[in-house]
Amino acid sequence: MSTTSFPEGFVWGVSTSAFQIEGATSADGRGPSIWDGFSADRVEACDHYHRHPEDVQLMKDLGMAAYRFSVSWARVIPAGSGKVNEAGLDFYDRLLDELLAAGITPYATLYHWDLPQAIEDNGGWPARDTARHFADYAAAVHDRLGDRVDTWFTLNEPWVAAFLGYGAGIHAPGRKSAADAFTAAHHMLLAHGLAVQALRAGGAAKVGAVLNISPVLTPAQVSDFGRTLSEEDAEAVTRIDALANRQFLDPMLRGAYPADLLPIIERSVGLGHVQDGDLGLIAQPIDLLGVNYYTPLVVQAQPSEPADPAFPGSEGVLFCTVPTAVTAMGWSIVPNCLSLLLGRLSREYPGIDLMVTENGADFVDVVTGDGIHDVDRINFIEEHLRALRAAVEDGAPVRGYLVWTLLDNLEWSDGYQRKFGLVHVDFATQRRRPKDSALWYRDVIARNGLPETRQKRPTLETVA
Ligand code: GBH
Repeated sequence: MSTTSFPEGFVWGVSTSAFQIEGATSADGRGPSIWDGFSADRVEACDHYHRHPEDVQLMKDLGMAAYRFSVSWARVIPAGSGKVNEAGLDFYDRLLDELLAAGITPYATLYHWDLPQAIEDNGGWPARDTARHFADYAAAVHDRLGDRVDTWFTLNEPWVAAFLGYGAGIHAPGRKSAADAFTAAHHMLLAHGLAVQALRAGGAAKVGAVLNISPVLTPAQVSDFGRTLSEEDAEAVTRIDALANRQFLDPMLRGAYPADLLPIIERSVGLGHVQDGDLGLIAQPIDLLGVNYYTPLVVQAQPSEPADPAFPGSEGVLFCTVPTAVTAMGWSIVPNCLSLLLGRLSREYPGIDLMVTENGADFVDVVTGDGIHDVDRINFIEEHLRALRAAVEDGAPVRGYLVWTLLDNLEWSDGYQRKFGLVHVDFATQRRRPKDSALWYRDVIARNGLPETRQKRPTLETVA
Protein backbone atom coordinates (compact mmCIF):
# COMPACT_ATOMS: atom_id res chain seq x y z
CA MET A 1 0.00 0.00 0.00
CA SER A 2 1.53 3.32 -1.01
CA THR A 3 0.79 6.35 1.13
CA THR A 4 -2.36 7.09 -0.80
CA SER A 5 -3.65 3.68 -1.82
CA PHE A 6 -6.18 1.45 -0.07
CA PRO A 7 -6.14 -2.32 0.51
CA GLU A 8 -7.03 -4.53 -2.41
CA GLY A 9 -10.74 -5.24 -2.50
CA PHE A 10 -11.60 -2.18 -0.43
CA VAL A 11 -15.30 -1.47 -1.03
CA TRP A 12 -16.22 1.99 -2.34
CA GLY A 13 -19.72 3.32 -2.66
CA VAL A 14 -22.58 5.43 -1.36
CA SER A 15 -25.45 5.10 1.10
CA THR A 16 -29.04 6.31 0.91
CA SER A 17 -32.25 5.67 2.84
CA ALA A 18 -35.75 4.87 1.64
CA PHE A 19 -37.70 7.75 3.17
CA GLN A 20 -35.13 10.32 2.11
CA ILE A 21 -35.16 9.48 -1.60
CA GLU A 22 -38.05 7.26 -2.67
CA GLY A 23 -41.10 9.52 -2.53
CA ALA A 24 -44.21 7.74 -3.87
CA THR A 25 -45.53 7.31 -0.34
CA SER A 26 -48.84 5.84 -1.41
CA ALA A 27 -47.79 3.94 -4.53
CA ASP A 28 -48.53 0.25 -4.93
CA GLY A 29 -50.06 -0.28 -1.52
CA ARG A 30 -47.40 1.32 0.68
CA GLY A 31 -48.74 2.05 4.15
CA PRO A 32 -48.09 5.29 6.03
CA SER A 33 -44.89 5.68 8.05
CA ILE A 34 -44.23 7.86 11.07
CA TRP A 35 -42.15 10.22 8.94
CA ASP A 36 -44.82 10.93 6.29
CA GLY A 37 -46.52 13.63 8.30
CA PHE A 38 -43.63 14.57 10.56
CA SER A 39 -41.35 16.13 8.00
CA ALA A 40 -42.36 19.74 7.34
CA ASP A 41 -41.59 19.36 3.65
CA ARG A 42 -43.50 17.50 1.00
CA VAL A 43 -42.33 13.92 0.71
CA GLU A 44 -41.81 13.43 -3.03
CA ALA A 45 -38.13 13.49 -2.16
CA CYS A 46 -36.06 12.42 -5.19
CA ASP A 47 -38.84 10.33 -6.70
CA HIS A 48 -36.32 7.52 -6.72
CA TYR A 49 -39.24 5.07 -6.63
CA HIS A 50 -39.84 5.96 -10.26
CA ARG A 51 -36.38 7.14 -11.26
CA HIS A 52 -34.30 4.25 -9.95
CA PRO A 53 -33.09 3.15 -13.41
CA GLU A 54 -31.56 6.60 -13.94
CA ASP A 55 -30.06 6.59 -10.45
CA VAL A 56 -28.49 3.18 -10.91
CA GLN A 57 -27.06 4.32 -14.24
CA LEU A 58 -25.66 7.38 -12.51
CA MET A 59 -23.94 5.20 -9.93
CA LYS A 60 -22.56 3.00 -12.66
CA ASP A 61 -21.19 6.03 -14.50
CA LEU A 62 -19.56 7.19 -11.28
CA GLY A 63 -17.89 3.81 -10.84
CA MET A 64 -19.62 2.86 -7.60
CA ALA A 65 -18.81 -0.67 -6.48
CA ALA A 66 -21.34 -0.75 -3.65
CA TYR A 67 -24.71 0.75 -2.89
CA ARG A 68 -26.29 0.72 0.56
CA PHE A 69 -30.02 1.43 0.49
CA SER A 70 -32.79 0.86 3.00
CA VAL A 71 -36.02 -1.04 2.60
CA SER A 72 -39.24 0.68 3.60
CA TRP A 73 -41.05 -1.53 6.13
CA ALA A 74 -44.37 0.16 5.24
CA ARG A 75 -43.96 -0.77 1.57
CA VAL A 76 -43.38 -4.40 2.40
CA ILE A 77 -45.91 -4.76 5.24
CA PRO A 78 -48.25 -1.76 5.01
CA ALA A 79 -49.86 -2.40 8.40
CA GLY A 80 -46.48 -3.12 10.00
CA SER A 81 -47.45 -6.67 10.86
CA GLY A 82 -49.45 -9.24 8.98
CA LYS A 83 -49.98 -9.26 5.27
CA VAL A 84 -46.98 -8.87 2.97
CA ASN A 85 -47.43 -6.49 0.03
CA GLU A 86 -45.73 -8.18 -2.91
CA ALA A 87 -46.08 -5.03 -5.02
CA GLY A 88 -43.88 -3.20 -2.52
CA LEU A 89 -41.24 -5.90 -2.72
CA ASP A 90 -41.42 -5.74 -6.53
CA PHE A 91 -39.79 -2.32 -6.36
CA TYR A 92 -36.73 -3.65 -4.52
CA ASP A 93 -36.72 -6.63 -6.82
CA ARG A 94 -36.35 -4.34 -9.85
CA LEU A 95 -33.77 -2.19 -8.08
CA LEU A 96 -31.63 -5.20 -7.22
CA ASP A 97 -31.74 -6.56 -10.74
CA GLU A 98 -30.59 -3.19 -12.07
CA LEU A 99 -27.81 -2.92 -9.50
CA LEU A 100 -26.49 -6.38 -10.26
CA ALA A 101 -26.68 -5.76 -14.00
CA ALA A 102 -24.62 -2.60 -13.40
CA GLY A 103 -22.02 -4.53 -11.42
CA ILE A 104 -22.88 -2.76 -8.15
CA THR A 105 -22.98 -4.80 -4.93
CA PRO A 106 -26.12 -4.09 -2.89
CA TYR A 107 -26.01 -3.66 0.90
CA ALA A 108 -29.53 -3.66 2.33
CA THR A 109 -30.55 -1.91 5.55
CA LEU A 110 -33.87 -3.07 6.98
CA TYR A 111 -34.68 -0.10 9.17
CA HIS A 112 -33.72 3.50 8.56
CA TRP A 113 -36.23 5.17 10.91
CA ASP A 114 -39.42 4.93 8.81
CA LEU A 115 -41.57 2.90 11.20
CA PRO A 116 -45.01 1.94 9.86
CA GLN A 117 -47.57 4.26 11.43
CA ALA A 118 -49.68 1.26 12.45
CA ILE A 119 -46.81 -0.02 14.60
CA GLU A 120 -46.48 3.38 16.25
CA ASP A 121 -50.22 3.42 16.88
CA ASN A 122 -49.78 0.15 18.76
CA GLY A 123 -47.09 1.62 20.99
CA GLY A 124 -44.13 2.00 18.63
CA TRP A 125 -40.66 0.99 19.77
CA PRO A 126 -41.47 1.31 23.46
CA ALA A 127 -43.80 -1.69 22.91
CA ARG A 128 -42.03 -5.04 23.08
CA ASP A 129 -44.13 -6.59 20.28
CA THR A 130 -42.46 -4.24 17.81
CA ALA A 131 -39.25 -6.28 18.02
CA ARG A 132 -41.09 -9.45 17.00
CA HIS A 133 -42.87 -7.67 14.14
CA PHE A 134 -39.53 -6.38 12.91
CA ALA A 135 -38.10 -9.90 12.80
CA ASP A 136 -41.12 -11.11 10.79
CA TYR A 137 -40.61 -8.22 8.39
CA ALA A 138 -36.90 -9.07 8.09
CA ALA A 139 -37.79 -12.67 7.23
CA ALA A 140 -40.30 -11.55 4.59
CA VAL A 141 -37.78 -9.27 2.92
CA HIS A 142 -35.08 -11.90 3.00
CA ASP A 143 -37.43 -14.51 1.55
CA ARG A 144 -37.98 -12.41 -1.51
CA LEU A 145 -34.63 -10.64 -1.96
CA GLY A 146 -32.14 -12.88 -0.17
CA ASP A 147 -30.94 -14.49 -3.38
CA ARG A 148 -29.45 -11.16 -4.51
CA VAL A 149 -28.22 -9.50 -1.33
CA ASP A 150 -25.17 -10.85 0.51
CA THR A 151 -24.88 -8.28 3.27
CA TRP A 152 -27.80 -7.24 5.46
CA PHE A 153 -27.85 -4.51 8.05
CA THR A 154 -30.66 -4.68 10.59
CA LEU A 155 -30.94 -1.16 12.05
CA ASN A 156 -29.49 2.18 11.11
CA GLU A 157 -28.43 4.31 14.09
CA PRO A 158 -30.77 3.05 16.81
CA TRP A 159 -29.47 5.82 19.09
CA VAL A 160 -30.96 8.45 16.78
CA ALA A 161 -34.25 6.60 16.32
CA ALA A 162 -34.69 6.03 20.06
CA PHE A 163 -33.33 9.20 21.60
CA LEU A 164 -34.18 11.81 18.98
CA GLY A 165 -37.51 10.12 18.18
CA TYR A 166 -38.77 9.22 21.67
CA GLY A 167 -36.51 11.26 24.00
CA ALA A 168 -35.84 14.68 22.49
CA GLY A 169 -38.84 14.48 20.15
CA ILE A 170 -37.04 16.19 17.27
CA HIS A 171 -37.47 13.13 15.04
CA ALA A 172 -40.64 11.15 14.39
CA PRO A 173 -42.68 10.12 16.26
CA GLY A 174 -41.85 13.20 18.33
CA ARG A 175 -42.28 11.79 21.82
CA LYS A 176 -40.44 13.41 24.70
CA SER A 177 -39.93 10.80 27.36
CA ALA A 178 -36.65 9.48 28.73
CA ALA A 179 -38.38 6.29 29.83
CA ASP A 180 -39.77 5.71 26.34
CA ALA A 181 -36.37 6.39 24.79
CA PHE A 182 -34.52 3.82 26.92
CA THR A 183 -37.29 1.29 26.40
CA ALA A 184 -37.31 1.95 22.66
CA ALA A 185 -33.54 1.49 22.54
CA HIS A 186 -33.78 -1.87 24.29
CA HIS A 187 -36.51 -3.08 21.96
CA MET A 188 -34.47 -1.97 18.95
CA LEU A 189 -31.58 -4.03 20.26
CA LEU A 190 -33.93 -6.96 20.72
CA ALA A 191 -35.32 -6.40 17.22
CA HIS A 192 -31.77 -6.50 15.91
CA GLY A 193 -31.04 -9.81 17.63
CA LEU A 194 -34.28 -11.43 16.49
CA ALA A 195 -33.76 -10.18 12.94
CA VAL A 196 -30.22 -11.56 12.88
CA GLN A 197 -31.68 -14.94 13.82
CA ALA A 198 -34.34 -14.67 11.13
CA LEU A 199 -31.81 -13.66 8.48
CA ARG A 200 -29.46 -16.49 9.43
CA ALA A 201 -32.34 -18.95 9.35
CA GLY A 202 -33.03 -17.78 5.80
CA GLY A 203 -29.38 -18.35 4.88
CA ALA A 204 -28.10 -14.76 4.76
CA ALA A 205 -24.39 -14.66 3.99
CA LYS A 206 -23.45 -11.65 6.11
CA VAL A 207 -25.38 -9.78 8.76
CA GLY A 208 -24.58 -6.65 10.72
CA ALA A 209 -25.89 -3.43 12.18
CA VAL A 210 -25.10 0.22 11.59
CA LEU A 211 -24.32 2.43 14.58
CA ASN A 212 -23.55 6.11 14.76
CA ILE A 213 -20.49 5.93 16.96
CA SER A 214 -19.58 9.38 18.17
CA PRO A 215 -16.13 9.93 19.58
CA VAL A 216 -16.64 11.78 22.86
CA LEU A 217 -14.00 14.26 23.94
CA THR A 218 -13.46 17.52 25.76
CA PRO A 219 -12.83 20.82 23.95
CA ALA A 220 -9.13 20.63 24.83
CA GLN A 221 -8.89 17.12 23.39
CA VAL A 222 -10.20 18.25 20.02
CA SER A 223 -6.81 19.78 19.30
CA ASP A 224 -4.76 17.53 21.61
CA PHE A 225 -6.31 14.15 22.09
CA GLY A 226 -3.63 13.04 24.53
CA ARG A 227 -4.61 15.77 27.00
CA THR A 228 -5.07 14.54 30.57
CA LEU A 229 -8.55 15.21 31.88
CA SER A 230 -9.77 16.33 35.26
CA GLU A 231 -11.68 13.66 37.15
CA GLU A 232 -14.94 15.55 36.52
CA ASP A 233 -14.36 15.86 32.79
CA ALA A 234 -13.29 12.24 32.51
CA GLU A 235 -16.53 11.21 34.21
CA ALA A 236 -18.57 13.39 31.85
CA VAL A 237 -16.86 11.86 28.80
CA THR A 238 -17.37 8.32 30.09
CA ARG A 239 -21.04 8.90 30.88
CA ILE A 240 -21.84 10.33 27.46
CA ASP A 241 -19.88 7.53 25.81
CA ALA A 242 -22.05 5.02 27.69
CA LEU A 243 -25.26 6.74 26.55
CA ALA A 244 -24.26 7.36 22.94
CA ASN A 245 -22.04 4.41 22.09
CA ARG A 246 -21.65 1.60 24.61
CA GLN A 247 -25.43 1.38 25.15
CA PHE A 248 -25.53 -0.30 21.74
CA LEU A 249 -22.03 -1.71 21.24
CA ASP A 250 -21.91 -3.65 24.50
CA PRO A 251 -25.23 -5.51 24.28
CA MET A 252 -24.62 -6.34 20.60
CA LEU A 253 -20.98 -7.33 20.84
CA ARG A 254 -20.50 -8.31 24.50
CA GLY A 255 -23.96 -9.44 25.52
CA ALA A 256 -24.29 -7.01 28.44
CA TYR A 257 -25.26 -3.44 29.17
CA PRO A 258 -22.33 -1.36 30.42
CA ALA A 259 -22.20 -1.49 34.23
CA ASP A 260 -22.02 2.30 34.40
CA LEU A 261 -25.14 2.70 32.25
CA LEU A 262 -27.46 0.35 34.15
CA PRO A 263 -28.04 2.70 37.11
CA ILE A 264 -28.88 5.52 34.68
CA ILE A 265 -31.47 3.39 32.88
CA GLU A 266 -32.78 2.11 36.19
CA ARG A 267 -33.30 5.62 37.58
CA SER A 268 -35.18 6.61 34.44
CA VAL A 269 -37.41 3.63 33.76
CA GLY A 270 -36.39 0.70 35.93
CA LEU A 271 -35.16 -2.50 34.34
CA GLY A 272 -38.43 -4.36 34.01
CA HIS A 273 -38.33 -4.12 30.23
CA VAL A 274 -35.06 -6.07 30.12
CA GLN A 275 -36.18 -9.66 30.35
CA ASP A 276 -34.17 -12.80 31.03
CA GLY A 277 -32.59 -14.02 27.84
CA ASP A 278 -32.81 -10.70 26.01
CA LEU A 279 -29.10 -10.00 26.11
CA GLY A 280 -28.30 -13.43 24.73
CA LEU A 281 -30.63 -12.75 21.83
CA ILE A 282 -29.21 -9.30 21.24
CA ALA A 283 -25.65 -10.61 21.12
CA GLN A 284 -26.13 -12.95 18.15
CA PRO A 285 -22.77 -13.04 16.41
CA ILE A 286 -22.58 -10.59 13.52
CA ASP A 287 -20.13 -10.33 10.64
CA LEU A 288 -19.87 -6.64 10.03
CA LEU A 289 -20.32 -3.47 12.03
CA GLY A 290 -21.31 -0.44 9.99
CA VAL A 291 -20.04 2.81 11.45
CA ASN A 292 -21.56 6.18 10.60
CA TYR A 293 -19.34 9.09 11.48
CA TYR A 294 -20.00 12.79 11.00
CA THR A 295 -18.81 14.75 14.00
CA PRO A 296 -17.65 14.16 17.57
CA LEU A 297 -19.54 14.86 20.77
CA VAL A 298 -17.64 17.51 22.68
CA VAL A 299 -18.47 17.71 26.37
CA GLN A 300 -17.22 18.94 29.69
CA ALA A 301 -18.35 18.78 33.31
CA GLN A 302 -20.58 21.68 34.35
CA PRO A 303 -22.42 20.99 37.62
CA SER A 304 -25.36 23.35 37.01
CA GLU A 305 -26.22 21.89 33.60
CA PRO A 306 -29.60 20.13 33.25
CA ALA A 307 -29.82 16.89 31.26
CA ASP A 308 -30.01 17.17 27.48
CA PRO A 309 -33.26 15.40 26.45
CA ALA A 310 -31.34 13.46 23.80
CA PHE A 311 -29.08 12.13 26.56
CA PRO A 312 -31.27 11.42 29.59
CA GLY A 313 -28.91 11.06 32.54
CA SER A 314 -26.55 13.76 31.29
CA GLU A 315 -27.13 16.17 34.18
CA GLY A 316 -23.96 18.11 34.89
CA VAL A 317 -22.59 17.71 31.37
CA LEU A 318 -22.28 20.65 29.02
CA PHE A 319 -22.33 19.94 25.25
CA CYS A 320 -19.81 22.34 23.75
CA THR A 321 -19.16 23.92 20.41
CA VAL A 322 -15.51 24.26 19.48
CA PRO A 323 -13.82 26.63 17.05
CA THR A 324 -13.23 24.17 14.24
CA ALA A 325 -14.34 24.44 10.64
CA VAL A 326 -17.98 23.41 10.44
CA THR A 327 -20.45 22.13 7.85
CA ALA A 328 -23.53 24.16 6.93
CA MET A 329 -25.42 22.45 9.75
CA GLY A 330 -22.72 23.65 12.12
CA TRP A 331 -21.25 20.21 12.72
CA SER A 332 -17.57 20.40 13.66
CA ILE A 333 -15.24 18.89 11.11
CA VAL A 334 -12.72 16.71 12.95
CA PRO A 335 -11.41 14.03 10.57
CA ASN A 336 -8.91 12.67 13.05
CA CYS A 337 -11.82 11.44 15.17
CA LEU A 338 -12.55 8.88 12.47
CA SER A 339 -9.10 7.35 13.06
CA LEU A 340 -9.65 7.41 16.79
CA LEU A 341 -13.00 5.70 16.63
CA LEU A 342 -11.97 2.99 14.16
CA GLY A 343 -8.87 2.30 16.25
CA ARG A 344 -10.93 2.15 19.39
CA LEU A 345 -13.47 -0.26 17.90
CA SER A 346 -10.77 -2.57 16.61
CA ARG A 347 -9.11 -2.70 20.03
CA GLU A 348 -12.14 -2.81 22.32
CA TYR A 349 -14.44 -4.94 20.15
CA PRO A 350 -11.96 -7.14 18.28
CA GLY A 351 -12.81 -9.83 15.80
CA ILE A 352 -15.40 -7.98 13.77
CA ASP A 353 -15.04 -6.39 10.38
CA LEU A 354 -15.81 -2.68 10.17
CA MET A 355 -17.20 -0.61 7.35
CA VAL A 356 -17.71 3.14 7.30
CA THR A 357 -21.32 3.05 6.14
CA GLU A 358 -21.89 6.81 6.24
CA ASN A 359 -19.62 9.84 6.17
CA GLY A 360 -20.28 13.09 4.42
CA ALA A 361 -21.29 16.70 4.84
CA ASP A 362 -23.81 19.32 3.90
CA PHE A 363 -22.55 22.55 2.44
CA VAL A 364 -24.22 25.41 0.66
CA ASP A 365 -23.46 24.41 -2.91
CA VAL A 366 -23.13 27.10 -5.52
CA VAL A 367 -24.89 25.82 -8.61
CA THR A 368 -23.61 27.44 -11.80
CA GLY A 369 -24.13 26.80 -15.48
CA ASP A 370 -20.81 25.01 -15.74
CA GLY A 371 -21.19 22.76 -12.73
CA ILE A 372 -21.29 22.55 -8.98
CA HIS A 373 -17.85 23.22 -7.58
CA ASP A 374 -18.20 21.76 -4.09
CA VAL A 375 -14.58 21.90 -3.03
CA ASP A 376 -15.60 21.85 0.64
CA ARG A 377 -17.18 18.44 0.19
CA ILE A 378 -14.14 17.12 -1.66
CA ASN A 379 -11.93 18.35 1.14
CA PHE A 380 -14.19 16.83 3.76
CA ILE A 381 -14.18 13.40 2.13
CA GLU A 382 -10.46 13.49 1.36
CA GLU A 383 -9.54 14.40 4.95
CA HIS A 384 -11.72 11.62 6.29
CA LEU A 385 -10.30 9.10 3.86
CA ARG A 386 -6.79 10.00 5.00
CA ALA A 387 -7.91 9.44 8.56
CA LEU A 388 -9.52 6.13 7.62
CA ARG A 389 -6.37 5.04 5.85
CA ALA A 390 -4.28 5.83 8.90
CA ALA A 391 -6.55 3.57 10.96
CA VAL A 392 -6.18 0.77 8.41
CA GLU A 393 -2.41 1.21 8.55
CA ASP A 394 -2.65 0.74 12.32
CA GLY A 395 -4.50 -2.51 11.79
CA ALA A 396 -8.18 -1.60 12.00
CA PRO A 397 -10.16 -4.09 9.84
CA VAL A 398 -12.03 -1.51 7.78
CA ARG A 399 -13.41 -3.14 4.66
CA GLY A 400 -15.06 -0.22 2.90
CA TYR A 401 -16.26 3.34 2.82
CA LEU A 402 -19.67 4.64 1.73
CA VAL A 403 -20.30 8.34 1.25
CA TRP A 404 -23.48 9.85 2.64
CA THR A 405 -25.00 10.36 0.15
CA LEU A 406 -25.67 9.87 -3.56
CA LEU A 407 -28.35 12.55 -4.02
CA ASP A 408 -29.37 15.76 -2.34
CA ASN A 409 -32.45 14.50 -0.54
CA LEU A 410 -35.05 14.95 2.17
CA GLU A 411 -32.98 15.57 5.28
CA TRP A 412 -35.52 14.44 7.90
CA SER A 413 -36.73 17.31 10.10
CA ASP A 414 -34.61 19.76 8.10
CA GLY A 415 -36.29 19.17 4.75
CA TYR A 416 -34.70 19.95 1.40
CA GLN A 417 -32.38 22.83 2.25
CA ARG A 418 -29.66 20.51 3.53
CA LYS A 419 -27.41 19.27 0.74
CA PHE A 420 -25.42 16.11 1.46
CA GLY A 421 -25.38 14.74 -2.10
CA LEU A 422 -22.51 13.98 -4.44
CA VAL A 423 -25.19 14.65 -7.03
CA HIS A 424 -27.29 17.80 -7.09
CA VAL A 425 -31.05 17.39 -7.47
CA ASP A 426 -33.27 20.18 -8.74
CA PHE A 427 -36.46 19.29 -6.87
CA ALA A 428 -38.67 21.24 -9.29
CA THR A 429 -37.59 19.14 -12.27
CA GLN A 430 -35.89 16.15 -10.57
CA ARG A 431 -32.88 16.79 -12.79
CA ARG A 432 -29.70 15.18 -11.42
CA ARG A 433 -26.27 16.78 -11.93
CA PRO A 434 -23.08 15.28 -10.53
CA LYS A 435 -21.12 17.80 -8.45
CA ASP A 436 -17.34 18.07 -8.68
CA SER A 437 -17.17 15.84 -5.60
CA ALA A 438 -18.88 13.02 -7.52
CA LEU A 439 -16.30 13.24 -10.30
CA TRP A 440 -13.46 13.45 -7.80
CA TYR A 441 -14.83 10.40 -5.94
CA ARG A 442 -15.08 8.50 -9.23
CA ASP A 443 -11.33 8.99 -9.67
CA VAL A 444 -10.63 7.86 -6.10
CA ILE A 445 -12.59 4.68 -6.75
CA ALA A 446 -10.87 4.10 -10.10
CA ARG A 447 -7.39 4.30 -8.58
CA ASN A 448 -8.41 2.67 -5.28
CA GLY A 449 -6.76 5.56 -3.56
CA LEU A 450 -6.39 9.26 -3.08
CA PRO A 451 -4.63 11.63 -5.44
CA GLU A 452 -0.93 12.07 -4.60
CA THR A 453 -1.37 15.76 -4.07
CA ARG A 454 -4.06 17.22 -1.95
CA GLN A 455 -6.79 19.46 -3.18
CA LYS A 456 -6.28 23.13 -2.53
CA ARG A 457 -8.19 24.06 0.58
CA PRO A 458 -9.42 27.60 0.27
CA THR A 459 -12.09 27.32 2.95
CA LEU A 460 -11.54 24.28 5.08
CA GLU A 461 -9.17 24.33 7.99
CA THR A 462 -9.38 21.57 10.52
CA VAL A 463 -7.83 21.70 13.92
CA ALA A 464 -7.11 18.00 14.25
C1 GBH B 1 -27.24 10.23 9.56
O1 GBH B 1 -27.48 10.47 10.89
C2 GBH B 1 -28.43 9.50 9.01
O2 GBH B 1 -28.22 8.12 8.99
C3 GBH B 1 -28.87 10.00 7.65
O3 GBH B 1 -30.14 9.51 7.36
C4 GBH B 1 -28.82 11.50 7.61
O4 GBH B 1 -29.32 12.02 6.42
C5 GBH B 1 -27.39 11.92 7.80
O5 GBH B 1 -26.90 11.43 8.99
C6 GBH B 1 -27.19 13.42 7.80
O6 GBH B 1 -27.83 14.02 8.89
O7 GBH B 1 -26.31 16.76 17.84
O8 GBH B 1 -26.86 15.40 19.74
O9 GBH B 1 -27.56 14.73 17.57
C7 GBH B 1 -26.48 11.20 11.57
C8 GBH B 1 -26.95 11.48 12.96
C9 GBH B 1 -25.72 13.43 13.55
C10 GBH B 1 -26.31 11.78 15.18
C11 GBH B 1 -24.79 14.06 14.53
C12 GBH B 1 -25.38 12.42 16.13
C13 GBH B 1 -24.44 14.53 16.80
C14 GBH B 1 -25.02 14.51 18.17
N1 GBH B 1 -25.91 12.03 13.81
N2 GBH B 1 -25.28 13.86 15.84
S1 GBH B 1 -26.52 15.40 18.35
